[in-house]
Amino acid sequence: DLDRLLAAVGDGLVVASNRQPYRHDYGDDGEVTVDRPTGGLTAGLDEVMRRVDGTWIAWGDGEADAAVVDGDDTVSVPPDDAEHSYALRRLWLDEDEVEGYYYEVANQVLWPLCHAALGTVESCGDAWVDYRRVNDQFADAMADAAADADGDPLVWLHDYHLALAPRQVRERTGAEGSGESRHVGGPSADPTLAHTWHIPWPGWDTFRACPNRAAILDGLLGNDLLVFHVPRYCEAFLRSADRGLDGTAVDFDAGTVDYRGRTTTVRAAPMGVPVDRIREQADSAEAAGFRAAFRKNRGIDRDTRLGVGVDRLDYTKGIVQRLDAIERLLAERPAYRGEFTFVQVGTESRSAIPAYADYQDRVEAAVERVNDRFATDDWRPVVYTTDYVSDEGLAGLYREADLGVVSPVRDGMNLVAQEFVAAGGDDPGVLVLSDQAGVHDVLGEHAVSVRPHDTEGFAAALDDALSMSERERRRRANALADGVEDDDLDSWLADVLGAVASVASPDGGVPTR
Ligand code: ADQ
Repeated sequence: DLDRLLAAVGDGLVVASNRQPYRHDYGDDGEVTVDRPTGGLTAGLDEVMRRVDGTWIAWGDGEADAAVVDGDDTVSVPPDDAEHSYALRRLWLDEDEVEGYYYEVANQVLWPLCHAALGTVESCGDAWVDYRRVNDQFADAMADAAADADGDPLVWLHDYHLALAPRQVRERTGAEGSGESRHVGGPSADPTLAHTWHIPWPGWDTFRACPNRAAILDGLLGNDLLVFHVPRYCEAFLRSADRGLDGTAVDFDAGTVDYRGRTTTVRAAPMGVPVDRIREQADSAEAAGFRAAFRKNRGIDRDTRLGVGVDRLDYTKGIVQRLDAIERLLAERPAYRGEFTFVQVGTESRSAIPAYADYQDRVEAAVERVNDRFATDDWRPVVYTTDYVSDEGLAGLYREADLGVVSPVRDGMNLVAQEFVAAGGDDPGVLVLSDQAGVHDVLGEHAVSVRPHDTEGFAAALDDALSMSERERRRRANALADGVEDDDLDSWLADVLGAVASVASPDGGVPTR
């Protein structure tokens, strides 16, 4: 199914995201080093792009002197696989643009707003100019790539960094406002625009605090298709479109918004993970080696039971609440002392933003507090590391763990929960999962659910998970494994491209435009 859909899209696929799939660092001596993608969205989309000859547009965030890369906007990637190459077009942003677009509007307004963290939203007047300007640059590149495409162009935008760009593309392709395209640049000038929003869409009562809410909605309604992870976010978006912008006609049952002569269809497609690849990684000799070495190097006894958490160090991920619950568990159930160790892998993220630097400090302080309170000469309750861990190492840790603990206070989907399930082997662990993550809407029934701020309940859930009968544990793990397998990364891609096809040609089938 995916192959058929990809064949229909063919060379007309243009992907636009803030993050690039390959990062090029240009040394003074002319040497170029290329970093490979790690996990998550970019790796998944990279696999799709290898199967079509399209264009990927992203911020060129490598180490580069403008003089060195001047004129060199587009490179062919992947570097080691010419047979499956596609074009990566980099946008070179200056420091002020990065500050305003990325650090301020994207990550200090839209990110906290969409995660309902209003107290963390910063006011940033001038930064909107940078956000608009960078979106403009993306729109220029998208319109160019669409005009150059051989087939029917499909532009697939990603995330909250690019909220204004869909409208800006319409302005460039002459299809603005009239409801019909004027095709200034030839028959393929008015592309199909699909946009996946990877984070939550908040309730109207939260979204209405957005300083530029009308512009954000107007921008997103330039899309033909807008995709969220779960129906909750679709409903919330439709409500925002209804209340936050004049001139919209919202059909809540059909999931559509008519506005400025165009219909935007709003759909849910929960993102999945590459289950087969993760399983292979967990089965690998490298993973087995990593597990053994990790226990040895971190002083974790062979018989000690393990819990694991893997997160970017982001205040939405609920790491502090998780550590509070572990402390409560050890305080109230002394039998776990010496018998259970929690491993937290934290990846530094957006550290230039004060709220993130503070959060890193709070996580470290919580780790120290729990360890100071309970550690003995030969046992530490929490092992915390910010070291780089390879995909195989991560899969090995997941497989080694008795518990996977995913406890965000708010999360669009969360891929770690699914990776943990996919990596489970013959003796799978228990997934402890926050009901505030999008993935809970899909897998929550078979996980042990927690509400991250309910420390008492969270501690009790950890106890339940650790003392669960083998039969119950296997029953849940099998149901979870079936769920992540059925809705894996390929199935998500097919869902999105299928939705694109039905929007581009409403009678179903492949796009005919
Ligand atoms: P994120 O907030 O980044 O993604 P998540 O879905 O958990 O959150 O994905 C993180 C990815 O990074 C996972 O694939 C994980 O394995 C990887 N990762 C994290 N720490 C790592 C480490 N130390 N070493 C190696 N890999 C590591 C946003 C949204 C989510 C949504 C995704 C996809 O916030 O809600 O699920 O996009 O849509």
